Amino acid sequence: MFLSCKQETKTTDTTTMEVEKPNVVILYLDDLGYGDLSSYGDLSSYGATELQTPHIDALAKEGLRFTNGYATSATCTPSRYAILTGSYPWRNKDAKILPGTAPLLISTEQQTLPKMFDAEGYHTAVVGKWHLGLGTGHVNWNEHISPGPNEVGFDYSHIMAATHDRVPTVYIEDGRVVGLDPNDPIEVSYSENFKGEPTAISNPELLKMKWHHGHNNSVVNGIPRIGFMKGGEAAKWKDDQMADHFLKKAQDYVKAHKNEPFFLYFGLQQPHVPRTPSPRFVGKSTMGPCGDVILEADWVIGEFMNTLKEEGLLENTLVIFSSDNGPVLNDGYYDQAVEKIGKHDPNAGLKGGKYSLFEAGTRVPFITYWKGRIQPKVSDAMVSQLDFYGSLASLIGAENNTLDSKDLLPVLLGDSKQGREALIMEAASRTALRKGKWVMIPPYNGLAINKQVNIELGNTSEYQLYNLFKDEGQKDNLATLKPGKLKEMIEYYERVIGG
Ligand code: NG6
Ligand code: CA
Repeated sequence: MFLSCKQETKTTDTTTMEVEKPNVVILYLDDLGYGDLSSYGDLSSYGATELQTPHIDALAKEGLRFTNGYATSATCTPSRYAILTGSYPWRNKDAKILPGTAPLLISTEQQTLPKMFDAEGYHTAVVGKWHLGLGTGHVNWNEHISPGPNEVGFDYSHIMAATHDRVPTVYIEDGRVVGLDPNDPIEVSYSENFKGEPTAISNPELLKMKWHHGHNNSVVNGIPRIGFMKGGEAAKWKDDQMADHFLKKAQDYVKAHKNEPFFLYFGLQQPHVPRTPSPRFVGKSTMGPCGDVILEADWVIGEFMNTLKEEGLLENTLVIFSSDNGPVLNDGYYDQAVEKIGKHDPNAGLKGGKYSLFEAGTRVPFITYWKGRIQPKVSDAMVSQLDFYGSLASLIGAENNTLDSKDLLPVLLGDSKQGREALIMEAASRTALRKGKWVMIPPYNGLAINKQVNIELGNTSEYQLYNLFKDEGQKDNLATLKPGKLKEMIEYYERVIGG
């Protein structure tokens, strides 16, 4: 069997059997596209020609690299909700991009992935991006903020509340704002500014980064944000130190808990906007900040993996690497992402991107790595982050009592290629079906293209049907040519969505 654990279980015949309790780490990037890694670029004729990501590539090359791995959604909050609950996010109408003041999206009564680990004797932690709401709707940021990650199963949390383009721009550890001066209390609002406080509109001279769309409320560190914030000066994060900050927290966590089984969910902030690499990474790519932060994230992963190695944990830790949704270049700031893209194709030829029902919205880099257990391979099996819950339950001998999560453990470990038969994808509450090689997108009203971000969203007045095996770029709509297949797909889709 695998490297053992420290726990023992009695079997029915009263002999003692060792139960495997490997550590589990989820490394989760924000807006990283299918083509953003050099290890994915070489799978197609596109992608990552402008970026070298050796540390993540090492996971991919020594682990299992999925070519049909999906986030459930084309935006962050719903994808994260699905991982932690094992439920399709479209079942919860509130699972959409949340403001920094949104209440906790996951009910404290709900079964969650960290609760499952907890019940099996694991220590559990979240470090990095949360974006699943906090409190019950009226958070006092100067007191203990609850409920939050600690109330849905995490023993330890060190997070940013929402995104780094949203206020409050402070770290929160176990429900308390880190470094808060009680004489300078924090106030946050998403509806109106606080009297006399500067905004990007009233005080453009404060800006070190310019906004393109949205992002014109409070200004923190010269960066205009979404939402208004007052006070909390001493607690405000330094954007260009965020990568180092979260890395250190994740490393410290591993070192502190190496002698017990642990589950760490590490949400990195790159390459989401605002792209603010540490000075060490400025100019390291040819792509401006957008490329620099991917190189920075790659370095973070390398450092984190070194810690696992130094602590002697590599053979006893399953590492899962993925991204919460597909790529976007201009997501609201002038940061030269479009101008400096060069030959790089973050989509690797897939259509759409972040916010889109087309493939690039949800098909993301997806890697599993476990030294000595997972053999280096490429897998074409269809897998979804929705299935982490069921698969990890199976790994540690826990029950999978979720609505939608499947046990794909053999697939995630490379012992089987039998992935999902079908998957519902979601983008801004619109849904589509992938089943086998086929994708069916129902008709939707709404813009065909989000012009601000320049992404095709997947909305048309007609049904769309694509054969991904022949047409990965979703260029030929076969809905009229294949009425039988279309009907079958619609019926299947309606059964899942309706049920
Ligand atoms: C959008 C923001 C975008 C980004 C996104 C959330 C505007 C105009 N755009 O509303 O910049 O913050 O929300 O991204 O405000 S996600 O990856 O967390 O889902
Ligand atoms: Ca995201």
